[in-house]
Amino acid sequence: MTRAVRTARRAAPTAPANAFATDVIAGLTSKPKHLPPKYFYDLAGSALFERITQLPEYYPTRCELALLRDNAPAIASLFPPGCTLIEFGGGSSRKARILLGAAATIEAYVPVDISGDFLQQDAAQLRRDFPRLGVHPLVEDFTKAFALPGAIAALPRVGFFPGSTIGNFEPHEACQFLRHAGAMLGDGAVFVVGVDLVKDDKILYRAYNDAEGVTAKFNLNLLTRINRELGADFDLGAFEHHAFYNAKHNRIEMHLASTRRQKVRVNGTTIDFRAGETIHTENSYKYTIESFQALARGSGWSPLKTWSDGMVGIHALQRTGER
Ligand code: AVI
Repeated sequence: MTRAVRTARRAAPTAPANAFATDVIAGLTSKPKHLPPKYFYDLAGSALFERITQLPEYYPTRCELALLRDNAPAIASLFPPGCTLIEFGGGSSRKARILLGAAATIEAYVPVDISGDFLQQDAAQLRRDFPRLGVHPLVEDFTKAFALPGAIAALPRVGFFPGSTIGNFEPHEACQFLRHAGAMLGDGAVFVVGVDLVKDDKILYRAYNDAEGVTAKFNLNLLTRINRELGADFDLGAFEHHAFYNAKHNRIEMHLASTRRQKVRVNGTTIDFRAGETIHTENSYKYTIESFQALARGSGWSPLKTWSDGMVGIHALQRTGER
């Protein structure tokens, strides 16, 4: 994956230190400079993301939660009896709980997340709240192949990928991910995917340029992390948060812009910045209902039903297999 997606919302380091160093140096010595967004999510970054989800300007979390609550029985009616709900990136089961509450026939829940601590804490609470549910957390990078627990091998599978995280993949990566999830879930499986919608660009702009500056802190925290973990000497006062809607590509782009000409030492490598030069830190793709359905069709899934409030969409897909 070129611009790897966020793999954990509340993770400590998301990859071994050497992979972090390799990715950072590779990204900062490329033209244009870029960094993989999955590295946003150290402890401080995860806490900042949590604050983002509560900001008045950041509508996706609020809208998706409301849409799930309003339509949970209809969504759950598509699930086969006795199924396992497999959540990709289920660091917190907040959204899955809505489906678990609406579908008494779900027999097991498998949250897959790279952050083990949060998974285990959350699993213990889920077992108390849903005593008949089998809870089998898996500490894995859900973008790669992983083995499912033997206990659920015979059960039909339903996938769940909320939060518009699919928008942080490049479209070809989203397609690869949908194929990989399809191979894991099996023919006939249902997949529920939350996707942010193309909309008025002023609403999009505000969602990534909040008045309190939390998104700016979230973006700049990447440099703090590089300073701490790789002994770099980024001057945080010499970089600015830039986020804007790129209408040609239907995506919000986030960058860190150097306010002056400068040199930064990162892990023994000197990186030169021109004044105004940016590090591209994230893409957040927005889809129309139709463009996401087309992507799903091209990735081995057929759209079953979509719910939308005009801000975000929840797509129920069914695996048709490769044609
Ligand atoms: C996690 N992901 C769906 C968020 C998004 O909106 O693309 C990450 C984020 N970046 C800035 N604000 C939120």
